[in-house]
Amino acid sequence: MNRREFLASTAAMAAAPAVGAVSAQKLRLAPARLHLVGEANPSTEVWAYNGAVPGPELRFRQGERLRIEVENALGVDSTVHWHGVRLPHAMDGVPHLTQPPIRAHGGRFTYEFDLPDAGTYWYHPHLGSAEQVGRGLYGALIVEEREAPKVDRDLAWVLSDWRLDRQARLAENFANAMDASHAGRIGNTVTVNGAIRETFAVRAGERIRLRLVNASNARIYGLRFEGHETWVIALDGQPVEPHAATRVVLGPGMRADLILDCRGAPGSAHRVIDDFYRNRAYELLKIQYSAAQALRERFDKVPTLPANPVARPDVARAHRHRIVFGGGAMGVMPSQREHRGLFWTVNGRPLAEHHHDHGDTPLLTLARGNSYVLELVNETAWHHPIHLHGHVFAIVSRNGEASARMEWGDTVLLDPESRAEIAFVADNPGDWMLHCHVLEHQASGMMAVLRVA
Ligand SMILES: [Cu+2]
Repeated sequence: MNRREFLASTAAMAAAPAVGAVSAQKLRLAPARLHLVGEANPSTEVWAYNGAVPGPELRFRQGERLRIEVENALGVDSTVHWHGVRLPHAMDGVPHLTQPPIRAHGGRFTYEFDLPDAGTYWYHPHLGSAEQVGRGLYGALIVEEREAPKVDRDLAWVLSDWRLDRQARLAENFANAMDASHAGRIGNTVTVNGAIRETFAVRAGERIRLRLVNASNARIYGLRFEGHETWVIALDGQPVEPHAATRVVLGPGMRADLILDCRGAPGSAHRVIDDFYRNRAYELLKIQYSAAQALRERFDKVPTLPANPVARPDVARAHRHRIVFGGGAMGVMPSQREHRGLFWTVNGRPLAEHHHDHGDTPLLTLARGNSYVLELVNETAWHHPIHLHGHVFAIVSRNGEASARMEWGDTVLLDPESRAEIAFVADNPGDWMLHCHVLEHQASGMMAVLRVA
């Protein structure tokens, strides 16, 4: 089955508006059956937060305190990780490192922490992630600026992909050796907010703040909005100098906030193309203009978002470390006699998710309050979105070339055989994961612990 076949048999659907803001702060994990590929096609058994994929869109205001009670009604243990949020270590949701797992069959845990930064974040399990995220456990966490820029609509597209058979059943071979040692589990069906979409309905003259979240296990997106200028105003939730992008590239875990000014004519339609993978371009959906006359003829200047209170690293005086990512197919993999099922290494060593005491052996210990530059070196033939917990970093350079503009993030996409330097102040005490967000890579060795003490 491919996406086209489903599209051919599915009546045109308007992209659903984002799930409304949730004030009742409970998340319940349980299996659910959802129509990912249209009401006319079989439904899919998924794992969901509050019965929906993506889970409820959580919206807060910058500076507010998040408090969410989690109940795990699945048959497996889980946790919730709040991707990109600078929070206290005990709330980070990494099993055995920051908390015990939330037990299967009714375990509970309450997450409670302040939200220091505005931006687009997301939540997902950090236990058995390749399977749990792959089955549908994720949702957007949006922290609005105290004074948000004026737009007509502010909404998220949570992008994910699925490996489905012709009856729309999920392939159950999560984290298999083939996926784990290559590009990860890339699905055959791409959904926007939990369903295949034919169109996204807009009105001429609208200004939309579009928050893109890549919740896929492994798929990288390269989105082109035909007929539109897309302005990037934030990456990984952190404001960036507004700039026009002809193609928005998002690795797993990454986010981008766009300003989409609807300058098309009433009644017109424009494709959004994902052409990240060579020769595998497809149409994600069409931006469909209603017949209504334009809301406005002229648009205000694209807004610059206020900076978040992230400490600025002193790059010139920073302590420097080199972290080398190795292994994978066509690379030097760990010995399968010693490290069965582990295909990737960080500084020569694989780390297994089930290695419960990995916090005892941090890759690096960083002195609290100091600035660090980490040179991240990808010696493999594969892409790796490298994610650091508990901190936000500046991307200083790529392949030895200084970044064109100040760019902050929590995840940096490393191309095959490439490197990047990230800089940050180690100001959040605790043991923090540094790992690849291709979840099959994470599960098969590509993670490490950085200690801030
Ligand atoms: Cu990877």
